[in-house]
Amino acid sequence: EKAKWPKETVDLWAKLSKKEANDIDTIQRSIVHHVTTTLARAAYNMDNFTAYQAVALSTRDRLISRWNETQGQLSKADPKRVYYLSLEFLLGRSMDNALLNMGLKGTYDKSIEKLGFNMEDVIESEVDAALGNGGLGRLAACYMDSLATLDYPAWGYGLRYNYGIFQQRIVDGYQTEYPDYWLNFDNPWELPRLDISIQIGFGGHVQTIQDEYGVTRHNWVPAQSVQAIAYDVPIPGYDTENCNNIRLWRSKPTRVFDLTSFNEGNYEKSVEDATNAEKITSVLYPNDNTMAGKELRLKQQYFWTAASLHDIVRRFKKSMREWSDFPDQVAIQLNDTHPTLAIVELQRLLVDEEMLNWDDAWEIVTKTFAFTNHTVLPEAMEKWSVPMFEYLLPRHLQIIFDINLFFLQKVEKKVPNDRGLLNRMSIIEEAQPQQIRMAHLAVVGSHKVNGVAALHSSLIKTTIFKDFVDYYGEEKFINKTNGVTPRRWLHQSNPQLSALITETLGSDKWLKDLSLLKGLAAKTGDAAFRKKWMAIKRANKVRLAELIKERCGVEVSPDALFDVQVKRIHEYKRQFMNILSVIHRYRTIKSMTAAQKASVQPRVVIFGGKAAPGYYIAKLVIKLINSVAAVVNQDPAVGDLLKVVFIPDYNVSVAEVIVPASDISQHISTAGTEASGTSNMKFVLNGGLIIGTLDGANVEILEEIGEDNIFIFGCMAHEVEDLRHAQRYRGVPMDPALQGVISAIEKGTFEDPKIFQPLISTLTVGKDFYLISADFASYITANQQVDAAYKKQDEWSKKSILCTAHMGKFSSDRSVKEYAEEIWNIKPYSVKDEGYM
Ligand code: NBX
Repeated sequence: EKAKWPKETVDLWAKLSKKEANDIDTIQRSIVHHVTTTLARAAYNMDNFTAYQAVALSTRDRLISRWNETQGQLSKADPKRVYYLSLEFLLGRSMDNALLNMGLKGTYDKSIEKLGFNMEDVIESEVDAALGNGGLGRLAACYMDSLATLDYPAWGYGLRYNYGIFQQRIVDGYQTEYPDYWLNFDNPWELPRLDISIQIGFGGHVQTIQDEYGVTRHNWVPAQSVQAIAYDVPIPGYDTENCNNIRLWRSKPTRVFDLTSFNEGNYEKSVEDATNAEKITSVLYPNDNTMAGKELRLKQQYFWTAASLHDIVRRFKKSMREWSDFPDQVAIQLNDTHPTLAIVELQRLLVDEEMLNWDDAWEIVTKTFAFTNHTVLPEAMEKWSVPMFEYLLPRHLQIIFDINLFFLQKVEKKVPNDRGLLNRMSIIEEAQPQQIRMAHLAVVGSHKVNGVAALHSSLIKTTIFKDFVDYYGEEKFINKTNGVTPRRWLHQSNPQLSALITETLGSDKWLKDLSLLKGLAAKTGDAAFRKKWMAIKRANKVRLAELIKERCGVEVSPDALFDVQVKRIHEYKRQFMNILSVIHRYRTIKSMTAAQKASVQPRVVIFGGKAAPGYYIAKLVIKLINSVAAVVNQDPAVGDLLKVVFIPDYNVSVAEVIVPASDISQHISTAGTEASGTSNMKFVLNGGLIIGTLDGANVEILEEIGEDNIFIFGCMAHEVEDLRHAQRYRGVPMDPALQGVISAIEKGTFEDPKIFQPLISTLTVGKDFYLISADFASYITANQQVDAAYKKQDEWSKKSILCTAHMGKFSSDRSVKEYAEEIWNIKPYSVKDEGYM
C-alpha cells in the first residue's frame, strides 16, 4: 500500500509518527490526556489508582513506539531468533520496571509530583502479573529482561491465564486460597491482537491415504476446534531502544464450530462448547514440582505449543527460504517438559502438511529444539496416560510411537540385546495404562539438554538421563547456571544501594556488566562506606518491619537479625526443619537465666510462601509456623529475643521488599534436591548472607564469595543415599535435640498436638526422606555461628559488602549470553533509533 502513496502522504506519515518527546511538559500532557479521555475522569475525582492507570497508559505509549520500531526493523533484517516457550512468566509489576529500563523514571517522578501524586504510592496500585508458580516462572521473566537488554532477537510464548497463582490468606493459621482475578481492571501492559487468531484442533481421527507417488500420508481430522488469540506483552531492555515481545495466547470459541452445533439445532450444546473453549486458558495450575495429570493441563499444553509453532512457522515462511534453513532462522528453548509437544507438532507440520520425508523433518526438528531441566524429583516428572492422550491428540500419539520406534531401533543397533536398557530409555513406560515420558521425548527431540546449576547438571547425567548420556555422549548434556536480572533485583528493588554502588564505582555501567561489582571489595576497609552500607540495610529493614506490622499485626525491631525463608512450601526445601530449629531456639531461651538472656542475639524469623492447594503436608507446615508464632510472639519470657512471622501471599512485589531487608536467608534443601535456587542469588546480591546446604547454586555462590561469607552445613549430595539407607536399615536414632523439640510439640506447647501428628510422622526413623534428623545438629550449630558473627557488626558489614562484590557471575545477562552462544547460535541485533515509527 505504502509504495502506492504519493511522496507527500509518505512524508506526512513520517512527520506525524515522530516519537513523543520525553520532557516533563510533554509527559504531563500525556498523563492528563489519558485521565480526561481514555479514563474519562477529571482532576477532582482522582485517586492513586486513577493516577496509576494514567501513568501506565502514558508509559505504555512509549513502550509501544519502541516495540513497533524493534519489531519493524527485525522483520526487515530477519536475523535468527530464539523463541522461549514457557507455561509461566512471573513478571510481577511492570510500570516501575518499564520506566527504569527506558530511562524515564526520574522524569515521570517529577512530572507526577507536580500533578499532586507520589510515585511510590502510585506504583503500589499496580497488581502483579502472577502467571507463574515460583522459580521456573520468575527465571523466564529474568531471561526476557536480559534478552531485551542484550539486544537479542527473542520472543517468549506463553498462556494468558485469566487467573494467575491463587492469593493466599491465612485463616486460623491455615492457608486458604482465593482466585487471583488480575484482569478485573483492564491490563495496560498487553496489546490485544484480535486479528491474530489461529485454529487449534482436538480429538477426532486420522485418515490414512496413498498420495499420487504411492506414499502413505496421514491427515488428522479433529473433532473440535478452538481459537487462539494473541496478546502481546512488550519487554523493554535496559539502556537500549530494543523492545522484545512475549506473546500470550487466549482461548476463544471458534465461530465455525459454534455454527455447526447451532445449525444442528443444538443451541445449548454450542453454548457449552463455547464455555469449554474459554476454559483452556482460564487458570494457571498451582502445582510446582508435582505432576497432577489433568486432561485440561494437557489441553493447555497442546493449545499453546500448536498456536506458538503455527506463528513461528508462518513468520519463517514469509522469508521464502528452504525448509532446511529453518534451524538457521529459528531456535526454540523448552522451559522444562511442559512445551515438549512442540517437538511432535513441528514434526507433524513438516511431514503431514509440508510433505517433507520423515528423516529430513526429524533432522530439522532436533536441530531446532533445546531443553532445560529444572528438577530431579521423581514426582515432578511429566507423564501422560496413553489412552487420554490418544483421545485428545490421535495423530500426535502415532508420531510419538514412531519417534520412539526409530529411536529404540538405533539404541538396539548400538547396544544389542539389552531389553532392560530399551525399557529404561523408551519414551513409553510399560505401565497400566501406558505412560508417555515427556522428559525422554524432550531429550530425544533436542540437540542440547541443560540443567540449571553445576551440581544439578552433573546429577542429571548420573541419574535420570544416565542412559542417554551413554548413548548420545557427554556433549549433548551441558550446564547453564541460572541468573537473575540486576535491574529488577537490585536497581529497582533497592534504589538506595543501587545509588551508593553507582556513586562508589563512579558509573552505572555495573547494571549491564555485573562483574564490575568486584570494585566494591576494595571498600571493606573504609569505615564511612561500611556505615552507609549498613544504614541502607537498616532502612530496608524498617520498610519490611512496616509491611510485617501491616500484614501480620506483629511489631518487630529493625535492630534484630532478620532471618528469612521465602519460597514455595515443599518438604524438600525443609521449611519444617527451620521451624523445628526455631522451637529449639525458643526452648533454649526459655531455659535461660536473665544474665544468660542478656547475651542472646535477638532474631526475627520471617517465613513466606504458598503451598500447592492439594499438598496436605506442606499446608500443615504453614499451620505449625503460625501456631509457633502465636505462642512465641506473646511470651513475655522471650520478648524481642525471638519473633516469628508468616507473611501471607508471598509474590514478586512482596519479594522486592523482603529481599533487600534480609540479614540472613535460608536455602536449606536436602543436598541434591534443589536444582538451583534463584532467590539465594537475589539475597546475596543485596548484601544478605546465606545459610545453606551444598545444594543447587549455593555451591557456586560459595565458590564466588568464599567460605568466610556463607554458612554451610549438612550432608553432601553424594552422601544422601547412604544416609537414607543407614536410617532405614540400621535404625540410626533420631537426633536428641530434635527429639526434644518433637516432645514439646507432642506435649501441646503449640495448640492441639493431634493436628501436627501427620507432620511429625514424616520424621519417624527410617521414613525421614529429607534427612532432617541427620542434618539437624549441624543446622543448629550453623545458626549459632550466624548469631555470633552478627554480633560483630563491623566484621558482618565487611562480609555483606564482599557478598555483593562477588555476585557478578549470577546476572541473568551471563546466563542468557551462554545460551545464545552455546545453544541458540544467535547474535544481538541493535535497533537503530530513527526517531519515528
Ligand atoms: O526452577 C525451580 C527449581 O525448583 C529451582 O531450584 C530453580 O532455581 C528454578 C529455576 O530453574 N522449579 C520450579 O519452579 N518449578 C515449577 O515451578 C514447576 C511448575 C509446574 C510444574 C512443575 C514445576 N508442573
